[in-house]
Amino acid sequence: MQRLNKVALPQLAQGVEQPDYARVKACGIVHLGIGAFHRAHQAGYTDTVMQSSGNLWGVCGVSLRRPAVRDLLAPQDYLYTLVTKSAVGENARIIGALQNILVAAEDPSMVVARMANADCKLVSLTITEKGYYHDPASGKLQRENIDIQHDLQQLATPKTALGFIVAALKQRYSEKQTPFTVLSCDNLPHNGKLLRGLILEFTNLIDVELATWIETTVAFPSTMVDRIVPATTENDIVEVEQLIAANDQAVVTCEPFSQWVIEDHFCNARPAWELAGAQFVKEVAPFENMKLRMLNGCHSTLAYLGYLAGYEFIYQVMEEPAFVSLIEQMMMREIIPTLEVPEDTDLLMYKNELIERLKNPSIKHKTYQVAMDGSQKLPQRLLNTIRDRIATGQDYPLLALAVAAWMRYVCGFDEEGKRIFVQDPLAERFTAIAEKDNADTECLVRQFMGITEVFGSDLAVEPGFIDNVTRCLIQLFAEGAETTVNSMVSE
Ligand code: CS2
Repeated sequence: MQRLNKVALPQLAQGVEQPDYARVKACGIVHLGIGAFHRAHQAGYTDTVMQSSGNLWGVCGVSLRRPAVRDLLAPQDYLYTLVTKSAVGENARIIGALQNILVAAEDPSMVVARMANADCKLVSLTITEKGYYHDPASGKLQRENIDIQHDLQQLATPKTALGFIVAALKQRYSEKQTPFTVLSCDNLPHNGKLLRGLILEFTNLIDVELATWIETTVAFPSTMVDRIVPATTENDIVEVEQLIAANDQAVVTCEPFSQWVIEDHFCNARPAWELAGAQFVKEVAPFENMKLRMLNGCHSTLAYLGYLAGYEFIYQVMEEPAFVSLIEQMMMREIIPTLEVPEDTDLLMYKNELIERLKNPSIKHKTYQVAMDGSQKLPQRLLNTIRDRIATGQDYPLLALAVAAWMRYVCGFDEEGKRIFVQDPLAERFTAIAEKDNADTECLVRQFMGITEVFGSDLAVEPGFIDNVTRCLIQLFAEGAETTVNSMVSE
């Protein structure tokens, strides 16, 4: 079968949407972290804008470490299929927004040069939570981290996204050029503000004058991004051949739903993403909190409890009525009351739609995938909600269960005693705690809560919180996840 590339475009199956603009090399955007999420989300919006307004906004993708995505896409002229899947069917569309991919680890100075070039108006990021090198509870830079230390000392050849941004801005400053906008698209609260704080902290350690320029001229809008995008499987590659009549090794599958809310604050030109449905607003925080606490909070809850109960995929967990009730009750009683309603949004409709999205059986999203990097996710998904509940004197039994499920999971063995390979930057600390304190659950909970990067210094001394989580964890160990969930949801 012919590989998908520009030569194959005219021969694709009928009805497959494809770029009708000339794909000349013009990259207004450099995107750091060219994983499946970016390709299913922002690149799709950019492609729609390019279809309607010409080719001003191509994306130059950057893989920070590994060449795998570049190696799949280069033989395809950076073309790939975006397949949206729902219970009623599938839609395939070829995305042409991506023009090139650079692998930073192979040639860091080339990436800095690309970002420093005046053609680049915008640098966007999907590098996942841990790519920010911050302490998730306080938002402060991990100054002692070995990669950060490297970048502070050798800024011309950086390793981290922070280092690349500062190195490129430094060059633009010295050449008296307009800076690019820095657009974080990761699931972090106040992601733009957080990134700005980290960039300023980093820059102040090496060049105070540059830091002042960044502070006064560079825009870091916050965004809320949403689309469920599971990792691509071999089966997706087989299926897409039937759909498009070409072989696409870099296909991305996702749900039809997509949302992008962006703070309208840029310091250089930007694509008219509103043409593709993005919402530009003054204040992103209410949208962010809704999404992080409802969608991502429920997602992590389903991932830990579902994995422990033996389910491979999120939609399978959602086939169990008790788990559906669990997240529904958690949202209605414990999460929604903490939220400010975002403009033009009905939270009950959002909740109902979310439940349907999570049930989508054609989205094969692994509980294991969502369970990854929990130490970086818990604060914004569960703990900040709990803080708000505590502050207003309200209970949070289901959120406490979710936190206990995370602890149970990161102990590193499942309900049959089989080892779980826990993927998390703090995995070694979890193992040390689990091996030392496994005889006494209360002690185990205190040790986990002593991880201040996750729990801050407030929650670990909150007696009600410790009691609630300990009770749930004891029950999870004694009865397992399925029985515990059944006992905690009401009819
Ligand atoms: C998921 C998210 O993997 C995870 O942690 O919760 O990637 C989720 O699918 C997206 O945020 C949906 O927008």
